[in-house]
Amino acid sequence: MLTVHYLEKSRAHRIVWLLEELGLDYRVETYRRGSDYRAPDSLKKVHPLGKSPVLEDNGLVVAESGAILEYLLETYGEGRFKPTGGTPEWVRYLYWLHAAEGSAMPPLVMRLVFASIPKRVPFFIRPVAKMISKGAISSFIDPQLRMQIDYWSRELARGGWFAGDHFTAADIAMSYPVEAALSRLPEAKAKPQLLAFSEAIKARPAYRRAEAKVGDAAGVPS
Ligand SMILES: N[C@@H](CCC(=O)N[C@@H](CS)C(=O)NCC(=O)O)C(=O)O
Repeated sequence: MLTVHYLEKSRAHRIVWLLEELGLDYRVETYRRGSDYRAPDSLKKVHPLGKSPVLEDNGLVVAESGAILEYLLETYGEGRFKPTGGTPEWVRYLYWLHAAEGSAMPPLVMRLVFASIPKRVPFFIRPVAKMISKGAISSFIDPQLRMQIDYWSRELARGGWFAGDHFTAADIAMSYPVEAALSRLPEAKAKPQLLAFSEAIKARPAYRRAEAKVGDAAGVPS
C-alpha cells in the first residue's frame, strides 16, 4: 500500500496529484501545522528530518518531493508524464523537475520567513525588525524572485508547459512554486503565462481529485 505523509498546506499536494494522474490506490496520512507553522514531531518518526512529503511504499520510505516524483514515475509510470530520454524536451524536463526545489523554492521560503519575523519578536523591537525584514525582502529576495518569474513566464510561453508542448511531472514539480509566487508576490499576478498555467493545472481532473482527497489541508501558506 502507498501512503503519503501529508502536512497541511504543503508541497505534498504534488505527490497526491501525481498519484491521481497515475490512477494508483493510496492513503493519505494528514498532519496539522503548529502555531509556529512547523510540522508536528510525529513526522520525525516517519523520516529523520520531519518534513513533508514522505512516501511509504510497502515499507520503503522515500522523502524529498523530486525524488518521490521520480520514484513514482520509474516504478509505476510506464513512460507517462515524462518526455523521451535524450530529447531537448527531456533536458528541459530534468531542469524544471530539479529547479522547483533547488532554485525556485528557496527565495519563496526566505520571503515567508523574513515577512514573519516582525510578528515573532517582542513589540519594542518590532519597528527595527520590520525595517530589517522589509530591507531584506526589497533589496535581495524580491529581485531574485522577479528574475525567476520572468524566466518561468518566458519558458511557459514556448509551449504552455515547462518542458514544452506536453504536460509532464515537471509541471507538477513547478506547480507549488508558481502557486506560492502567485500568492506572495504581487508582480506574479501580472504574468499572463503564470495565470494561464495555474488555470490549466487546476482544470485537470486529477488535480481536482487530489484537492478533494485532502480537503481543507490543500493549499499553500501565504
Ligand atoms: N525540499 C523538500 C522540502 C520539504 C519541506 O521543507 N517541507 C515543508 C512543507 S512545505 C515542511 O515539512 N515544513 C515543516 C517544517 O519544516 O517543520 C521537499 O521538497 O521535500
